Amino acid sequence: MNQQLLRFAPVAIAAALALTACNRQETPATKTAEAPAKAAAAPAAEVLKIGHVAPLTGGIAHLGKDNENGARLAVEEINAAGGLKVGDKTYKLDLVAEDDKADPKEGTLAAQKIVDSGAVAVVGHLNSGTTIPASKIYADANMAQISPSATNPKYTEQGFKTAFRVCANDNQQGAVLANYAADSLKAKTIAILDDRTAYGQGLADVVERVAKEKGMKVVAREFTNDKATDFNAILTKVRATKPDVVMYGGMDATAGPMAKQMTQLGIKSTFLAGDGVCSPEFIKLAGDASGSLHCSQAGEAVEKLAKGTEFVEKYKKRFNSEVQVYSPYSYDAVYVIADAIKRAGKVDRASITAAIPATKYDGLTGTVAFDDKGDVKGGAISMFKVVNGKLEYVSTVR
Ligand code: ABU
Repeated sequence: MNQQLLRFAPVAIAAALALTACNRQETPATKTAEAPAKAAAAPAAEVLKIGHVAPLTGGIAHLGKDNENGARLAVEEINAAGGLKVGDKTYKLDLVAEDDKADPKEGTLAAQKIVDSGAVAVVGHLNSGTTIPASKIYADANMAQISPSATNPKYTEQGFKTAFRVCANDNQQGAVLANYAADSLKAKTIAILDDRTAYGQGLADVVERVAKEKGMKVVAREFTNDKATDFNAILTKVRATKPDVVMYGGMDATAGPMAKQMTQLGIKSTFLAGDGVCSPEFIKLAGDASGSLHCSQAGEAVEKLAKGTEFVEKYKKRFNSEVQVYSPYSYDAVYVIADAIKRAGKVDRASITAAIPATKYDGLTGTVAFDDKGDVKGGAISMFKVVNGKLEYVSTVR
C-alpha cells in the first residue's frame, strides 16, 4: 500500500486497513493491547506500553536522558491522576525506554525492540540520523512515532502516515540561522562546518543555501564527524579565511571542544549553531569559550511557555537535573498519544495512528496540531545567545 495514499485516505479506511496489517504482525506481547475484540474472552491489559528511544550512552546521552525524562514525567503524571480511561477500562502507562546510541543501525535495532515489546506508540528518536531509518520499522508496524527533536525535513517527507514531529524542522531552522547571521549579526562572511550526520549536514546545507541567497560569502565549508575531539586541522583552515561567523551543524558534545579550540587558535568569529548545540551542556563543555555562541532551538523557549517555569521546577524536583532542550516536547508527545487514545476510544496501534492527524492538543509547548506530512503546525524557531554563562533568549521566528 502506498504510504502517501494512506495519509490522505479517509481515516476510517486507513484505520481498517492498518488494523488488518497490525493484526498480521501481532506478537504474544501485543495481544492484549492490540485486540480489543478478544477482551471479552480475556481480561483487558491494564498496562499500556509507550516506547521511548534516544541515545542513553555516548557523547549526547545527557540529551537522550532529557528527552526520556520529559516523556517519563508525562507518563507519571497521567498515572498519578488515575491512568488513562478508555471506555470502561483504565490503563496505567508504562514507558519502555531503549538506547539507540545515536547510531543509525542501533536505531533500527531499538525500533524493532519497541515494536516487539507491544508498545502502542513511540516517542523518538532524538537524532534525525536514527529517527529516519527507524521510521520505516514503525510504519511497517503501523505504530505512531512522534519525534520531539529530530529536525531533518526528510523524516516527514517519506510519506509514512505514522511519522510525526512536535518540533520545527531544519528548513525553518536553517533559514532563521542564516537570516540571523546576515540581519542581526551583520555578517558578510561565513565558514560552515558540519559533522556529516543527517542533522548536522542537512542543517549546514540549508544555512549555506540561504546565506548565499542573502548575499553572504561562504568562505569555507569543512566537515568532521560526530565522535571527533580534535578540530585543529579544519579550524586552522577556517582561521585563514577570517570569517565573521563560524556556523556548525552538529551537537553540543563536539561543539564544546570545538569552541575551546577556536579560542585557543585565536579565532574571534561569532559561533553560530542549531538546536543540537543550544544546551546548558554546551556551556559546561566550552567553559570560557562559550560566550561566542548564538544558537537556535526548534521550538518556543521554555521560559516563554505559559507553564514553562512550572515544568522546569517539576523537572528539577523529579530528576535533580536541569532541562536541556527537548524534554518539554517529549512531555507533550506523550500527552498527544494519550489524547489520541482517548479520542479513538481504542488502544490498538492502528486506531492511535489514525487519530493523531486530527490532534488539536493544548500542551505545554503550545497548541499541537499536524500538517498533512506530520510536521507540527506553526513550528517556532527561537534564538539565544550565551551571556554570563547562561543561554539568554533573543527572539522567536514563526
Ligand atoms: N535537532 C537536533 C538534534 C537531533 C537531530 O535532529 O538529529
